[in-house]
Amino acid sequence: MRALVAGAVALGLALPAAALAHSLLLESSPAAGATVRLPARLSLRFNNRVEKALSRLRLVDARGAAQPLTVLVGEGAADRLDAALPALAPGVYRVDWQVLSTDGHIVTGRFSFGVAP
Ligand SMILES: [Cu+2]
Repeated sequence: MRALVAGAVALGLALPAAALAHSLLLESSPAAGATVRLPARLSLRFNNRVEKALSRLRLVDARGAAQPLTVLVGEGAADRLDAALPALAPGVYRVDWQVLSTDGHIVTGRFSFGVAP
């Protein structure tokens, strides 16, 4: 009985932690700091599922002008955020991302990449 209770308590503590996780950006394409040619798609991969419909991606050029970006909500694995990129002129761009983690926390971050001529 004692072991059973201890087991249930351990399970009760372990399950929410596994199911509800705080989002961390693991990698992106283009990668942070990379310079690429004609990128057609922006893709971010997180450590767990993110609520795509409640997540945001913003792309700004070196002068701070926002570039049109549409998050592809219905595409890709649950731990990814993908967006179609417009034709980008050569230069440096910054991605501002915001996701809703499954633990309810809003997580934000930013990184830059370059587009080669
Ligand atoms: Cu969290």
